[in-house]
Amino acid sequence: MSFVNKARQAYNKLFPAPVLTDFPAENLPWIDKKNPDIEGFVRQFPKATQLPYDLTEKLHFWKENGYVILEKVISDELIDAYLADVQELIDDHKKYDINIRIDRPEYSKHPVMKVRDVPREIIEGQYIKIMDFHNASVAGKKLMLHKAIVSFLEAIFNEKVVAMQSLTFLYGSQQETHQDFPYVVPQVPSHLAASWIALEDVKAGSGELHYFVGSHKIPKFDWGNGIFFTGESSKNPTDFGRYLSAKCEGFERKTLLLKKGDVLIWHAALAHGGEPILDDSLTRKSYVCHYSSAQGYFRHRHDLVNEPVRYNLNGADVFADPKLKEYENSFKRGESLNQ
Ligand SMILES: O=C(O)CCC(=O)C(=O)O
Repeated sequence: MSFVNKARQAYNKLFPAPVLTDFPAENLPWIDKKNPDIEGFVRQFPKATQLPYDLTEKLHFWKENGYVILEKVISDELIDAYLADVQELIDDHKKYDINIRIDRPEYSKHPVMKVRDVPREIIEGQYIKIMDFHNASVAGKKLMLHKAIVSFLEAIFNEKVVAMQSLTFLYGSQQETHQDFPYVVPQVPSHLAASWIALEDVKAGSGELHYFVGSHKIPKFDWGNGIFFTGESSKNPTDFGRYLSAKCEGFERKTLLLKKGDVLIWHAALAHGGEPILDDSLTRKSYVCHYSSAQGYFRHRHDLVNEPVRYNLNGADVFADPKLKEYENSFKRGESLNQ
């Protein structure tokens, strides 16, 4: 168990949290409340007229369906700089303590490893997530806090946006259907959303992302100790997957065939997962980032005590990793690039 989870368990023992059946109503994002006034909101939202899409239409779509797609909003140049950074990390992996998650049976005891300790053929293969590479990569930060993404998130939170974490995929994840909020828990849990940035055109058979349209409205799963997965939960992720499959029956199931530079943004409670990879020769390079608001995430999850070191882009923040300070912004290809 990680240090953070141990600390969380000890804290929970001392101060048992109330068993939640849903997100607390008092600090829900405005758009998740009943009958939000979307037209009124857009009239007073300063960036509304500068966006390459109709914000009113997108916010109605989000409320109803739990996601939006922003087409061709990110330049190939920025994506290529990020991919070159990822390639450098792989080529020189023996130099870096950066973490990757390996969801293969032989790593089940220690799924999170330093990239230096993992053979290159494993790093470049399936079932790998490069964790928080945005900390080392300037291009990664610029993608994560791209103005098209930040503007939409600012609208749904009606607040400054704070990026929490990132995952980089070379292949489809093949992950079972899940919602993110039980696993990614900011200090205000309902202030959570994710972006999925296509780093290449997604091909059919490559393990596309799937998602259930409107599934962000289903009742929340009870893990035995409320709506979050913790060390005390009596239910496990497989129970969660079964619950979601049953609850999502009748919802439209879509698979995501985005083009390079397109972005999907999804709600904390949208049920989604990765399709099986049908053709092993196909990569599916993608970059997933999770976000909260300034109110929702004010401490880095690796240091819940000290004020974080912040980087600001397009009016949004991302925190330096307090545990891997030596690598912060050390991959500099993105420096000269505009977003
Ligand atoms: O891209 C995928 O296949 C899955 C990503 C995902 O589910 C997540 O990061 O929460």
